Amino acid sequence: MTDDAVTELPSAARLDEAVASYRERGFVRLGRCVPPDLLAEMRARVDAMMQGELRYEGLFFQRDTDTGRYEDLGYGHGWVGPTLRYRKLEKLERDPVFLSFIQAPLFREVTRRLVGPAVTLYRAVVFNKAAETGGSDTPWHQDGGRFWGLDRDPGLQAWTALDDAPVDGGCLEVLEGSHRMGLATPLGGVVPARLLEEADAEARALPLPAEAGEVILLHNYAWHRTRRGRVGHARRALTVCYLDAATRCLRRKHAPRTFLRVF
Ligand SMILES: O=C(O)CCC(=O)C(=O)O
Repeated sequence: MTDDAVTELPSAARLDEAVASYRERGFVRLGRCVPPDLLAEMRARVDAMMQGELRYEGLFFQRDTDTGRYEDLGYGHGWVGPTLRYRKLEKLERDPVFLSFIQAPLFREVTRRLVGPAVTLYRAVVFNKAAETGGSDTPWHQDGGRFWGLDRDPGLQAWTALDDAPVDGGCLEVLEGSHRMGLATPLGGVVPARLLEEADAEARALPLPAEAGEVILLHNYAWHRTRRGRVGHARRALTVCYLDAATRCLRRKHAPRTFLRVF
């Protein structure tokens, strides 16, 4: 794979426009940026990792629930055998194809504008909604707060559809402008039901259906969720969170994390 694997690098003017829209709305759609052969390669690698055919030290797995309910998810079990029914795979940067994608010129240009000149990686995760079951719901949440254990808020997430993610098939949904309200709780993560009601989130949810290869930039504070996918259609999506390279890990129980420098 070469540096121009993400082929559609928008013009500087288009990127500036996208950045302004992201700041205003908390998200922006960059359109289809990933060529089909690269998408196919990434999907095949994700499946091979789940099946245990492609292994990397330290890869993180979370098996999905059998009920489709977020509340029923198990934690700390890791890889539990070959199945396509994992919900989450993390540390995708260990795979050279994913690492090259994370470091594509498109993301260099975006992070230069939104994060700064020196950039590290907080996480590169695939969220999977398995074809066999449609996967599970991920409730309204924010990606920041004490839960993330950082000395400053994370910078930016780039969400890439590896499969089509239609309205009734697990697309990203956002509450436009919610990033401007800051953190819903100091801990971050799932937004409490009372605040969802106050914000009328159900009625204001904005679905962002995406075709495979589309990239959406998402502010970490933007309230967002995904619902179950369609049975018979896998819905895999890659989400990459970039940090200002000055960001430090605050955790005390274990040795503080260090973050991979990507730009
Ligand atoms: O794609 C998904 O199912 C969830 C994505 C998400 O919540 C995230 O990127 O933070």
